[in-house]
Amino acid sequence: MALLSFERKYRVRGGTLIGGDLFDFWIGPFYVGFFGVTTAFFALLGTVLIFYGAAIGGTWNPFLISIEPPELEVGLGMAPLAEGGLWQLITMCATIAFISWALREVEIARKLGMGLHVPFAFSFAILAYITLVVIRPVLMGAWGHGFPYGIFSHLDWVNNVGYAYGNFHYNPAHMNAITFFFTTTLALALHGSLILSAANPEKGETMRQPEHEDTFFRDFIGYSIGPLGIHRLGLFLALNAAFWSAVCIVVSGTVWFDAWADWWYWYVDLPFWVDLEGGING
Ligand code: UQ2
Repeated sequence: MALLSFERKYRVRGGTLIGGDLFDFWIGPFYVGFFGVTTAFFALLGTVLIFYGAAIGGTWNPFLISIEPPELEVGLGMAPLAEGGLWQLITMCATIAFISWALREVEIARKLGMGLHVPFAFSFAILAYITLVVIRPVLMGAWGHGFPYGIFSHLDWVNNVGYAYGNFHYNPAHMNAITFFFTTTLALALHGSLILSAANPEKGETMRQPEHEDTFFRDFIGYSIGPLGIHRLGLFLALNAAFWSAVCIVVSGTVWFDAWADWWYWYVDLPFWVDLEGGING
């Protein structure tokens, strides 16, 4: 279908969550909607504030520009602009812009009579961000626990917070997150390569069908998850990667305060062998 007739068919009114027909139109290829307006407004405002913070920050080296959160002493209060207040405003702008973007996805999906899988998936990314800069700082009692907005500075933050708990790789939720990230890349590599092997033949060769894809994996490992199943698996893996990332950081400093390696003493301390002669306690 040519793009213009395609658009006539699918550019339908309604499905909005708020504002009725008010912003129910397109600008060029883009649907606007109430949440398109709020996304654009808060993304722009946040970006302007970042540039303002960079301008008073003493460097234009893109790697070194950093918008720092308030000092820990500020607690959960508001800070002066140049002392973390910008970070607080930028965090609010980012949060509202991200949530608006998700709600715009909801409106578009509703217009088209589609499932809400895309905004549902995006909400996991939003959750991970909000966990870092809102939920965990609030639980720990200071905005200063949020991460700074800078290329090198946020890497330093991750490094320092990791070592504050000994070796973060012993964090069991972090182990889950990493395993899901790696398995996501495995699934996408399998899926992408399988699809291209069937659907992108050499010049003059004929395209193969989904049955060939199934058969490849049945011949190979005795099992095919199927062309729909692989996408369910991919979504499951990716959502779990984001979810366990949020869990592994939110529990650090709220329910667990020591080195993560020491968490594993629950195993050593099991009643079966805790008092055994020659054991760690005996
Ligand atoms: C598959 C299938 C696809 C695929 C892939 C598989 C026809 C086009 C990649 C194979 C996937 C399997 C067996 C699951 C692997 C499990 C993990 C945890 C990575 O069967 O159906 O659709 O793309």
